[in-house]
Amino acid sequence: MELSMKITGARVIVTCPDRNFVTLRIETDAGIYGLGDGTLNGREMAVVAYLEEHVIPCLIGRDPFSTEDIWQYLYRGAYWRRGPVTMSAIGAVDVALWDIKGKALKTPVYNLLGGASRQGCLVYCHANGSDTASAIDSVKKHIDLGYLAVRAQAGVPGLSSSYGVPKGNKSYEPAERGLPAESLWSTEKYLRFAPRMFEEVRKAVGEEVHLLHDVHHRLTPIEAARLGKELEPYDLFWMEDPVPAELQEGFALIRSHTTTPIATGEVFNSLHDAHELIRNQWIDYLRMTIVHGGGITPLKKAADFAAVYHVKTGFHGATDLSPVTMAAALHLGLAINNFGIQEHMPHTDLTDRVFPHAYRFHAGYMYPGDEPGLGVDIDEALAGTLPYQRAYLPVARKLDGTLTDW
Ligand code: EZ4
Ligand code: CO
Repeated sequence: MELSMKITGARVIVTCPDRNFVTLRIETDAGIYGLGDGTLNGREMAVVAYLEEHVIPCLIGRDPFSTEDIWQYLYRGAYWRRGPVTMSAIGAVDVALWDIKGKALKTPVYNLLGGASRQGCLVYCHANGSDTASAIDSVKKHIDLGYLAVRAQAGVPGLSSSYGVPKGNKSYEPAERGLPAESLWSTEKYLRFAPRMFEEVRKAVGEEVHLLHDVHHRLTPIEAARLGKELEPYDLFWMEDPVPAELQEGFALIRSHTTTPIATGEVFNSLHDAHELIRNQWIDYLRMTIVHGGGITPLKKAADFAAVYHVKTGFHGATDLSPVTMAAALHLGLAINNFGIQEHMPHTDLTDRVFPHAYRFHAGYMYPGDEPGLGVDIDEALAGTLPYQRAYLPVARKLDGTLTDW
């Protein structure tokens, strides 16, 4: 078999099937192409410019099998390192190259990463409600759909909007058209409410289902320590992003007070954002994503490093990660030994039509499928009818107007 290929071209496709996605399509002289996701929620066009102006010209003529060398070329070779825009662009290239590699070798990508280590990837879904009772209904509905793990979020009494809870009955989608929406935050109200809510949820759904919760970077370490401690009786699978994580040593304080497992890292773009968290065993689950973390190549290394310290993966999987990233996460998750859980926030039907894919959900697990490569395609004709629409994530303010972490 002739395996010598060259990259002949690459294009960025921006489309908005209910929300914006940035997709990189890399072409080769063998007629094989690969897809990568470069979506950075609310900052999409920065990645487009980075790819078109700075990355694509460097790819032409290279061997698409050289995933390690091309990754190093784009990372070390840029001199300017890290950051979500850079790493999403590199991630798009890396994932597209793994897709090409799998297609050329006629095997699913998980076989190139060590082969299947399990039958499927345990996933968790999002349940929410404007109050505890409707959040409980939502958790029950998701259990009925077959989910074995459910994230529960509810409206905090006294606050007009809460993270993870939609206004009206549409499914939750944080980015909105127009300028950034502003929401209000009160740590006092939240800390009074969250343990009571989980007491009721656990009572209503029994002890079998895994319950998760996303604090979404809102607390200080000592506040998070208190929350983790108060949630212990309700046996959470994890407490996510209890604090903004730039200060890695802050987790030492949380850790010394509570045995509630901790997940963090959806905004990280490098293992260097997490290496103190991991080597000190301050977290249990690393949430870095394939796209924002720079691709499959660095995430495989991050997972292997984490394994040494008993840290498992819990890759971010919200709707702003495109089906290409979902597939990449499932291939990697199937292959590594220290897979923990995968977030699954289903895309809209329109998104699924733009990105036909082989992965599927069944009875609490997701399966990447056995198509060569990643098993995701793009319907460019349909994508072309759905132009980019500027959208932003919200910002949050405390009750006195101080800007705080959303
Ligand atoms: O706010 O993906 O766990 N999931 C999350 C998401 C993030 C969005 C940001 O783009 O925290 O809802
Ligand atoms: Co989160």
